[in-house]
Amino acid sequence: MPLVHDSPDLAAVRERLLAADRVVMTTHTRPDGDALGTEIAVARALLALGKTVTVLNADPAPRTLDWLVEEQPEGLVQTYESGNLAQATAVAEADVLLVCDTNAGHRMGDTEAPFRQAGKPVLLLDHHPDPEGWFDTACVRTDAAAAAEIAYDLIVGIDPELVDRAVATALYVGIMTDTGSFRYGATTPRTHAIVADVLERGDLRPEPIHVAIFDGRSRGGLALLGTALGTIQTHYGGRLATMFVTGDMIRQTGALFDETEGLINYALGLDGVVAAAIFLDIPSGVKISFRSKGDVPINGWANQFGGGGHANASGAFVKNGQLKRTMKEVVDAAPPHVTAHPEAAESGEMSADDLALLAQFKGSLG
Ligand SMILES: [Mn+2]
Repeated sequence: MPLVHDSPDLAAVRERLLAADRVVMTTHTRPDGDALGTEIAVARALLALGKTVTVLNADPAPRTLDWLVEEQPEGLVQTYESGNLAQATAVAEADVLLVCDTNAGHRMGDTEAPFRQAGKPVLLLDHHPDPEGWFDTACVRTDAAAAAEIAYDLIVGIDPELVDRAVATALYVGIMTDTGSFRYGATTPRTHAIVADVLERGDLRPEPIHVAIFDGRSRGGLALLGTALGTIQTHYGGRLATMFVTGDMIRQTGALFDETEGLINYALGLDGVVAAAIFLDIPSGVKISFRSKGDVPINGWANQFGGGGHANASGAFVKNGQLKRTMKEVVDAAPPHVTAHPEAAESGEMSADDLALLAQFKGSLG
């Protein structure tokens, strides 16, 4: 199989999974298409090999991905409940535990404790930078557009025949959603080559999958979009756009909570905007999502607020944060991130325009 991109760390994860009879998997809170797609693809491949597999997530699938979970064998994907005896038994009897699409305990939510306290080897399959050090065997590829790309290499490296319709659907969902339908910067020729192989092996039609995921907005969700568009403001010569959503906006429009997902792309879609941030005001604090276009890394910006993520897509949560103040702090901290890359300034690669812009920002912040 010429497409497989193998590596010693991936081979090590594969060997440990193949040696196991019982595997329990998890991912980050509020699992997205890549989280669920990666889990389900690996789970279905392991099931086909005769293993016992349980997926235990801190949160249920978003409404747009309910169909994917419903297509799985009964009980394969479960929402973790502390005190659920069957789930505790599954973890206690597991030979290995596998964490997908996240690399930090606190992002696992309620599954962190059972996974870390089980005394079992914990494997990691992920594409985020800076994994925590407690995983026993880790395969981390920050150049993968989606964790599902790594799952593809894991599975095809066992046997390409394992990519049946179920596995292919899960892989397609993971890769398609994490690349923003194959448009984000991390998308590579290899991403498309993998997807071509997955579509062919699974005999899949992409269109119904896109309809299921993207064309299911409720009337309330559409009303929320309208209201949220009205909050868009630009800063720093139009390079940064911000928008926000409050609990009142969600209640008044009748939108579902997960319909806040993807709103930020409208702010990023403004001509001239290179980075965008959306602020979600929830009772426990302010959740921030950062997105950027091209060579404008914003994970350092998210780090400043206790978060992190990818160069073009990151997030942070300001606990007990107040919406207005948090927005001001984030906007004030933006200049080094929304101008040219700071290293470019050191190496003299910044254009005269960039330098003038930076000077202007510094003035406006003083
Ligand atoms: Mn991912």
